[in-house]
Amino acid sequence: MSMTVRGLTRAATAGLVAAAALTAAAHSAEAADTLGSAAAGQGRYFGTAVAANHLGEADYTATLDREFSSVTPENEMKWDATEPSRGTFTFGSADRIVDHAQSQGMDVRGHTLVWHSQLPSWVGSLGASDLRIAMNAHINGLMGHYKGEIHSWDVVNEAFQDGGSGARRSSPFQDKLGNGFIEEAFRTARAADPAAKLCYNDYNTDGVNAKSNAVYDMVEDFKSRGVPIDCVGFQSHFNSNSPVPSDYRQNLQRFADLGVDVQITELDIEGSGSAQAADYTKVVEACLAVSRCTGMTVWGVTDKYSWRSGGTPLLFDGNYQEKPAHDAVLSALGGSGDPGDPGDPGDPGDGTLSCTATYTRTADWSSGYNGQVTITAGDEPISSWTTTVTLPAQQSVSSLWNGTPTRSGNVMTVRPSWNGTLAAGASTSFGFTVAKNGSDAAPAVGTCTAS
Ligand code: G2I
Repeated sequence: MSMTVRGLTRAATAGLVAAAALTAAAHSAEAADTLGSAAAGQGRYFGTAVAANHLGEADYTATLDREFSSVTPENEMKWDATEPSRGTFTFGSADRIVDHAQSQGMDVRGHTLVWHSQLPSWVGSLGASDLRIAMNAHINGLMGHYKGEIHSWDVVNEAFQDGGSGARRSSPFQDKLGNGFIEEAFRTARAADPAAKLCYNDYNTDGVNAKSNAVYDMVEDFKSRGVPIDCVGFQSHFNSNSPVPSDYRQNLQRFADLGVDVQITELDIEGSGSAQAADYTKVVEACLAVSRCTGMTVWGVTDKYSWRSGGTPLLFDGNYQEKPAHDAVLSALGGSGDPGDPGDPGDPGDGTLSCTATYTRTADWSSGYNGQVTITAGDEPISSWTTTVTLPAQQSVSSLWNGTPTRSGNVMTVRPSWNGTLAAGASTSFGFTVAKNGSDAAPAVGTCTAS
């Protein structure tokens, strides 16, 4: 979809948004066994970044819909996606995400209006007065389109430099319009959608440091002069070089004490296992300890689509299985897992991967038969399995399906083809056709090994 929009609002009405809010309330009344419902029990949202091109993937969407109460388009609302050439707005991908979120009663965070990155080249080539007009037109075009549908907007993103100086980052806006561009963007944004919370969002501002001090000074100045700002977003991208700061809670609190909400907006923590889980716990506990910390967003649903490829920084692994970090977050939010969901705190799974293999003959004729082996995961999810089928000496296998055989004499070792991943207690099976060659004896199925 492509259209020129100035002040054209989506068909969504106040009634539609009210209906979405009702659905969200209904979600929160359910047992707190998901991140969204547990967070709702604490008066917070729990969101994720979403990419429109994954919404067609059943497991992605099922996990999103089950666990999260807020979404942030990961790239689809950025300037290059929404106004690739001046005055021509393209909302197709962002609309898909917003429509999906509303159909599930989820809230939407808007990300982001004014940022130095993912900026189409035409913006950088404008002179100062034209750039000011274009910046305000962009804010009006986006916020007008989604008016009344976005709970919080990242109005300005990453305007401060890293490092010790606390200076503003060079960008077309900073370089041509000066410090005042941030204030102007917030004033334009307030007028464009008075219902949206207006946030300043940045990274490496999670602890008390020169950069967060500079943002703090700006927010303090805005509040003292009545510049409209409602919230500060702390991206919270952590890894071993940039760990969860020990003064994270204190930093959130000092901003809250300025009279703004704080939100954790792009949380991810590289790592795995209990160490990663403990770091996630610190973040959730810090937010819950600050009454104006209104919600948390993780920067993606599954490790396999994280921008930090290989960093496994999220709560669900590449097979959408809950990681220890997920269970730690759920527990820190006061939730509890489903019985029979062995990754969850308090449930019976002890981390030992296991499976069983059982054989049946499914068809029989004078010269041959079909056999089937059913593989069932134990009380933990597994991502692969191996078993053996030993045939009586005369017999031979002519074909095998839904498995990958390796033959050695009359022993076949069978591994998955497409069907390695099994949820706890779930089953799959492979089948094979055997030529009897005079022997009607049954094959022997060996032990199943899971990984
Ligand atoms: O870099 C992590 C985040 C830091 N804070 C602002 C966020 O907006 C930012 O998100 C990331 C997205 O997660 C990435 O998906 O922003 C990146 C760009 O700055 C996004 O990466 C881009 C790739 O660089 C492009 O090549 C690609 O076409 O994603 C695009 C869409 O898949």
